[in-house]
Amino acid sequence: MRVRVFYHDKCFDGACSASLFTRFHRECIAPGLGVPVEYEFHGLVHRAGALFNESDFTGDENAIVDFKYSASPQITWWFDHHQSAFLTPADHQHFLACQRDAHCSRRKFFDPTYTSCTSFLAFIGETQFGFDVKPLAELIRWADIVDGAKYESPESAVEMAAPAMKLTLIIEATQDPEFIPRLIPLLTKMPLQQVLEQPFVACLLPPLLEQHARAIELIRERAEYRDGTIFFDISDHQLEGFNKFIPYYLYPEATYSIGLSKSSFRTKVAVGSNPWTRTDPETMVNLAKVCERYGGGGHARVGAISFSPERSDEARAAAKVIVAELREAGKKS
Ligand SMILES: [Mn+2]
Repeated sequence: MRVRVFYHDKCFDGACSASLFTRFHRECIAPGLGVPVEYEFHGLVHRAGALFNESDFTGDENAIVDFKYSASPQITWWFDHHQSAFLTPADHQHFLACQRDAHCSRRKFFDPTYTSCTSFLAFIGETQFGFDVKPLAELIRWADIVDGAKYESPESAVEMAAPAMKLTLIIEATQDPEFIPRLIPLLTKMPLQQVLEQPFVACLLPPLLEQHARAIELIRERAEYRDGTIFFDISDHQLEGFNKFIPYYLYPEATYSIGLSKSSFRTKVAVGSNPWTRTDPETMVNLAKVCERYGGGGHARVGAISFSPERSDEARAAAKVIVAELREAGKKS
């Protein structure tokens, strides 16, 4: 029989969840089925419009991990921890109805209090199915650190010494649809350092580390720090994504950072705050509200505003106003 595992693509927790689910299914479920089981992997991405192609749900069993709920009758397993797990109220109702069913409630699981889907899956597997998660402690711990951005310090977030950090860099950057499906089975089979040493993985790292080092140098060159706020404009460079902790690595005393950057499809104003700041949280500015004024959004501690590429002047003007506002707040505190 074929089990298809659908997971959050280009995401460390997504890949770890797929791997952990597969090992769980192989050890705790498959032996009871009495037939040989094969596993296949399929990545899912957030996009406008329909998230799922029903025609992809071709397994005898189809599992979704670390991704939104689907009410499709083809989906036989689901695990998620995202606050926004249900696309529609109808999907939520469908899940709640399933929870009242003795069989279904042993197949679909949701808990938004978990930091990673990997640690949630491990908990359910261990407590409800007797799954032995002891050999997977390293994987579970790192899924929580990476998905929850719970790094000890700006150094550990930016210097990326740990194998899990290097794997995250590769997973988030890959454009090869074969890569993550090839990686998934290894994540619960060997230590992360050994996964990283596999030739098909190791060869991808050097160019990404170089790009990361260039981003650090560019931001170092451009960053202006004053009154608790860092501002940098790198919108004259095409930099598709950079590590968002770099500003606080350069200026650990900063409370906020505003970055103006450009990719092929947008000019972005990233408005963030230092996760390691000693500033009193009570006095901090709500960044979601700041971003909402310009049509952006996010959380209280980190937000962003996107402008279409031809509106980069407006992006620059908005960034200027926000920087002035946060520096003013910084002078008072
Ligand atoms: Mn996750």
